[in-house]
Amino acid sequence: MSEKKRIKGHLHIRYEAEKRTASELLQRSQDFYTMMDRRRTIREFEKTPIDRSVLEQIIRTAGTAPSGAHKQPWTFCLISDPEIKKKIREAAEEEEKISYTSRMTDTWKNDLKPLGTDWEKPFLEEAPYLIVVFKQSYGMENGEKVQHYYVNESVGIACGFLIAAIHQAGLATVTHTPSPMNFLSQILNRPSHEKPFLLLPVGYPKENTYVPDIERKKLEDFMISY
Ligand code: IYR
Repeated sequence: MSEKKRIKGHLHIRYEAEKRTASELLQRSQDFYTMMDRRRTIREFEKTPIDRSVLEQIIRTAGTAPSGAHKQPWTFCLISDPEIKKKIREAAEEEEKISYTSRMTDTWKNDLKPLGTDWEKPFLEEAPYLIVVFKQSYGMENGEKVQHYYVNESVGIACGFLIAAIHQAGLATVTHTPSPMNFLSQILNRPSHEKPFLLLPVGYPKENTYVPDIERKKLEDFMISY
């Protein structure tokens, strides 16, 4: 049992920090960077099944994200049912077809050309799992509204953790952003205080898949020291 203490009337537990030397800090931060830098957005997946417990563990990791006033304003829908995946694909493609033909600007479509995306989303059926992340504008506890804070920031951070956990496990994903996404609330029967945030297929990357030959910005181009 960790040591407990009341601070300003509220119970706190002692934080057991891992002690690291200066050289361990450098080594660990380099190793983590190398691991994360290998992540790529993948749009083709193997149909190979994956244990649900792996996905549960990944989502558990996403749930360790910090959130405004620790309200944890997120819901993660984990979908493997082929019927539901089919419905999601059909609805997403319907919206995407309109987006690619009339909603997106020419500049936007030009910016996407190197990525080779289009309205067709076969990955929504091929990947063994879909994760649909919902943000909760407010919470509901015993029929009472609960105020949530910094919802976009909180859910965005949790999605970052989720993507890192997917990659670290050895799986792959794409942050698919069909727009508008209301169809996800209907198909998944979510209440009105939950809004769709992100849709991620998860699976093994297809063998012999190719990713765009693009580069990341160099540190000096996105970090300023003061
Ligand atoms: N939502 C569309 C288009 C799209 C938009 C951006 I910004 C991307 O980085 C990639 C795709 C789609 O998912 O295809």
